[in-house]
Amino acid sequence: MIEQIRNIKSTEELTALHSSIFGKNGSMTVRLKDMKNLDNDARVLLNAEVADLREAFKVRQTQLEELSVLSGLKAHKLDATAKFDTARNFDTGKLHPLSQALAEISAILADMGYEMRTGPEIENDWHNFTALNVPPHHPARDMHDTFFMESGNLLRTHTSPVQIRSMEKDGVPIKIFVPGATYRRDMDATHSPMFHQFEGLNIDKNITLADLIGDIKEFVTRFFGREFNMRIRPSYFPFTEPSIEPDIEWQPGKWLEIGGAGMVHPNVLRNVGVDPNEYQGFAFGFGLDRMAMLKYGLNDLREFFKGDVRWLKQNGF
Ligand code: FA5
Repeated sequence: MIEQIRNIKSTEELTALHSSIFGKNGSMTVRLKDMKNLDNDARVLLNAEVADLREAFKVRQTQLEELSVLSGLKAHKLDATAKFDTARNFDTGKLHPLSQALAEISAILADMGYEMRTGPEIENDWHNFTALNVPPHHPARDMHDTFFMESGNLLRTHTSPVQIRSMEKDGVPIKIFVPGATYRRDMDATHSPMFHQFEGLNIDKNITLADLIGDIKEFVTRFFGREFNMRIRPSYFPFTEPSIEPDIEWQPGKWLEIGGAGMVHPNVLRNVGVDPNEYQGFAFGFGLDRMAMLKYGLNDLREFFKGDVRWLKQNGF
């Protein structure tokens, strides 16, 4: 009997055997009921047998409990050599193309000496327009189809307000870039109501238009990994004078505007308490999404924002 107990493999079986011996009509229970009819020696022997059985049950019970804890641990052991994709069907994450483009742009501009700054997406009129030399009722406000809020605030239409915020906070000289989301009432294959820009601002005592063009050229060459023919067209922005729009010859005979730029207007510098006779510099504002489309060969900007995992699998990194 003791041998049988020692060989039992599960607590369920052990419990079953225990009740077949010590249960209501168990073999030992029956014998114990008859104890009064036994002589003294037989009683002593029976008691010893009971004690041995109880001990054997107790020992096996403890052993089985320990075994079950151990096998649980084994089952949940971490196999550091297992490959995730084969062990289970895990999907690996990918970087959204815009995140990838932003990371590349940030690395290049940081390397060119620009420090990164950010600003709020909900802006006030002063930072988004007035301080940038776009007074109320100025026709240039129509160039930005603005989302206004009931409070009078607005969703920033460009990253240029961060020029103002940064100079108000840190003064000049300053050399920064500002990536971020921007908003306009626009919607087609190359315009999205939410898009991204990155701004550059470089103000010091001896900054010229040639520095601006040089930096744009260097940036474009490094971002796209090759040189392009570049065309500098005169343009108009209220916050720069002169203003330019750089185009790159994307394919032979095909020119593409990549953003706006210019020498910061003296009124903008005055609005942040800087003397334009002492300090001057340039600013530029490029469309991040457009540049990512070009670089990665995508043709509809709206795909960036649909959150379609199949598209991301195809175009992510
Ligand atoms: C501006 O927003 C100026 N703040 C740029 C600037 C900064 C000029 C500093 C001078 C000095 P513009 O409206 O042209 O300029 O927009 C700049 C770029 O943002 C465009 O060339 C385009 O690439 C991108 N862009 C504009 N609207 C959208 C849109 N709805 N969807 C996607 N990209 C857009």
